[in-house]
Amino acid sequence: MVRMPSTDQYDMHTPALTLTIAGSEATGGAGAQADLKTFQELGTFGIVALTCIVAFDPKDDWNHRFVPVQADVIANQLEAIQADYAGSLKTTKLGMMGSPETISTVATALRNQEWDHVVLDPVLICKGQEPGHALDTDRALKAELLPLATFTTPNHFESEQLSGVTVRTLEDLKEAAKRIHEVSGAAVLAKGGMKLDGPDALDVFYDGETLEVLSAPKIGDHGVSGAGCSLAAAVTAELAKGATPLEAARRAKEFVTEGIRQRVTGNTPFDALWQGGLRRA
Ligand code: PXL
Repeated sequence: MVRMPSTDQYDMHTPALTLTIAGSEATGGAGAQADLKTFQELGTFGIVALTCIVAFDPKDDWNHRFVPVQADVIANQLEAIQADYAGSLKTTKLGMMGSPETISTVATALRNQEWDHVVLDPVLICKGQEPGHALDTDRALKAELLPLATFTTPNHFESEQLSGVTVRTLEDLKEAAKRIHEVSGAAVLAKGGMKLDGPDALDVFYDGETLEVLSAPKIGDHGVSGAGCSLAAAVTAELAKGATPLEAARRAKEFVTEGIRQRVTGNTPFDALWQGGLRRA
């Protein structure tokens, strides 16, 4: 007969809670799927409120087919999550929103409680969305979500949009990070990725006091799907576990670098990051 141990023999350690408010990307490379896998890999309890569903179209050069989740359904998900974990959920990550209406719904729910960390991955334009629509989304994101962020992770394009700086060099990226910090008050991890020349993938961290360039050799010559989502999710997980913003940025860079090294190949023109990269590093 198998005897069950009494409950006091279990390790009752409770993991830190991390919520992602993000879109589904069906192939599992990016979006909420990447966030959840990252949370699990880094030892936090992952929670998702879905904002939209993206399905790439193999008949149309893998362009994005985008369907928003209805505003009341987004509000209901957040109501359930915030009621369930009232008092213990203090860390969230914001990924793809996709529309101004979604941004307002999410901003309203975020204001219902106090947060220790709001990590904004300012996903701006998604291929397959109308540019007019995307411009509205950009404006709403800057007006409603950026002020709530404690940490933000713009890529090259998003850094230019949020700062107004044209980014061609590392010095430009530093200037953009500083300006984004000035307007938001958030810690900024501005990603040069594959967009800056040279052998290394450079990111700039700036929090108003410390400016640090994070560097890792570029791997291959293409961006990898899910790298941005996984980086922001890794920052989120590390912050929830108690890391400082700079420590969180450094660990997230390591996580993503190893994930890119061990990427997963399919038939899309971009590979997907593997969140288990550090297991075999
Ligand atoms: O990588 C940005 C991104 C975020 N969220 C969703 C996406 C994508 C890109 O494909 O589909 C849902």
